[in-house]
Amino acid sequence: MLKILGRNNSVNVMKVTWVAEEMGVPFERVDIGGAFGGNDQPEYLAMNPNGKVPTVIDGDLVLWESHAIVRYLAAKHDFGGIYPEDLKARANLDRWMDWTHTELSTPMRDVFWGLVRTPPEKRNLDQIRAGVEGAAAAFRKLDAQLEGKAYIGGDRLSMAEFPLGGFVHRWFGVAIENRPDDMPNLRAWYDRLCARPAYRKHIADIPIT
Ligand SMILES: N[C@@H](CCC(=O)N[C@@H](CS)C(=O)NCC(=O)O)C(=O)O
Repeated sequence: MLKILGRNNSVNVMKVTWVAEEMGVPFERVDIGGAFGGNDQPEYLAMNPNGKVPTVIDGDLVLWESHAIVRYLAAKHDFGGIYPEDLKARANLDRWMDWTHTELSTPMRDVFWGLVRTPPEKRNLDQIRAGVEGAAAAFRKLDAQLEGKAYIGGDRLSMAEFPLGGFVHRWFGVAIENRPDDMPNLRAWYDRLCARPAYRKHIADIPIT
């Protein structure tokens, strides 16, 4: 059975548990990282030299990097569906996956760590404000992409949704003062994700900690 190593409140682990659940792939998840530790141990570092989560074990394959894992599982279990066969459709989704890492994750990290994992007296308010502005600027681009579409690639859930699911939940779920509210397509897409049982189980119903 597929084994997923990583704590369930990690935005990077959520990408993997959600895609596996969505495709009906049975898996066992092991708490590693954060308060659970274990990711600095030699046996873990032998599998993942970065000491980060997630890592997955699928038979004789050991794989790290959440987006590589999402692509691998989607191609293995839903080729032609969540993982499109058409090269151009796939390239479109690939760019939104890469964009999540390059454009969105840094401002969202500043928002999330600042407001959720830092006590009020220690918060860097300028950094949090800049994070909110940066995340809003990025999310406006996603909002534009979603115009007239149910999902990022069109009318069906795709591999590009999985990296973004945890971030959009934090965007709407963290108490952000004056959160910009000018992205109706983003909100509708988030509500659509929340209607999916697999998304609720692995993202929306997990406390933001
Ligand atoms: N680029 C990596 C980043 C992985 C990453 O930064 N994971 C964080 C959790 S979200 C981590 O392992 N932090 C240390 C810990 O949990 O102890 C990926 O996408 O898999």
